[in-house]
Amino acid sequence: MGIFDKFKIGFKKSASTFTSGLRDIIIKKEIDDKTLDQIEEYLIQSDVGLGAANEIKKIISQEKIDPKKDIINEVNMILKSYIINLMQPLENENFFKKKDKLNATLVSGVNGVGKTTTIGKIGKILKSNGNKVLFSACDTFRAAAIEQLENWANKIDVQIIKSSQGSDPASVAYKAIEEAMKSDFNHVLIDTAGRLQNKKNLMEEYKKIANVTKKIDPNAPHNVILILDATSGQNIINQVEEFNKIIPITGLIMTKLDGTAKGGILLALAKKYQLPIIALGLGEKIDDLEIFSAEKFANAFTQIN
Ligand SMILES: Nc1nc2c(ncn2[C@@H]2O[C@H](COP(=O)(O)OP(=O)(O)OP(=O)(O)O)[C@@H](O)[C@H]2O)c(=O)[nH]1
Ligand SMILES: [Mg+2]
Repeated sequence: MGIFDKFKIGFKKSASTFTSGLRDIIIKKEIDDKTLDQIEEYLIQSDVGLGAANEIKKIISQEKIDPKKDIINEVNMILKSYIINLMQPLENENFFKKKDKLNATLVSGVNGVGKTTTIGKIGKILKSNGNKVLFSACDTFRAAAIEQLENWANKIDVQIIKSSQGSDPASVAYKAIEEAMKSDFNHVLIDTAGRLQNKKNLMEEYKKIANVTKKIDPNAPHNVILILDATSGQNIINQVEEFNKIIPITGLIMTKLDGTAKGGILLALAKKYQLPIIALGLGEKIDDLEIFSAEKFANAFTQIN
């Protein structure tokens, strides 16, 4: 099975719910004002956000769709090109390429969104692109978190810097960057404990992890990736908002798109924040990560090949 097929299958719930919903609305040969409003309403319900929903409605109304054509297909084509225009500038495949200098990536997010799993998946891609990868087990809070990261490290055969449970996460990050500099690693992936964006002390600790890496390399962390769980609904917007205030986010990864019909929220995020979208999580296994491509996403979302 090709990567694109896997993506389509993983994303099926969002895509098929979305397109069958549209089909229910567009029953006439022509798109009148009432249908336009229903389409807009439906887009909002699908979590694509007010801004994008309104723009898509405007484009459909201006396009003068030929009633002789397959209307649903025409609307889908409009949607597809809207998604590509909006999201292509947010692609960042470069993140996975081989780097000459050290790249430290801080991976953050609320509890259980898929940070540790995603680090395993990213590590595999980075490694296969020729990067020398080091994991840094900075979730010293949750029992078994270190072991969980260690399992991923063993699975893909990369090294890990760890300490004991309860130790200071910032000092683990420091040691990892130090080791990376010394032994010519070109990518360090820093796992952090899950934390709620409104818990001040936990967010302070998060800031400390980032700051300590700067003591060795002033440009570190070079990437700050916020992991978002697609099933979290509208709270996602608040998570982006609050994490971004502490350390500016340089990229997003949305996980669990395989288990939800709520993939539309990616459009809302793209419209509101224009943050790079690094990859999408489509399952629990090591290869279930898709490097983000706007075209593939648009194709899957509108179910157009
Ligand atoms: N279906 C699906 N499950 C996922 C995906 N990514 C992660 N998971 C699962 O989500 C659960 C939590 O994953 P973790 O990687 O432990 O999440 P975390 O953010 O590190 O969790 P904490 O460190 O406890 O905050 C696990 O059961 C993963 O297998 C995904 O893309 N799809
Ligand atoms: Mg974790």
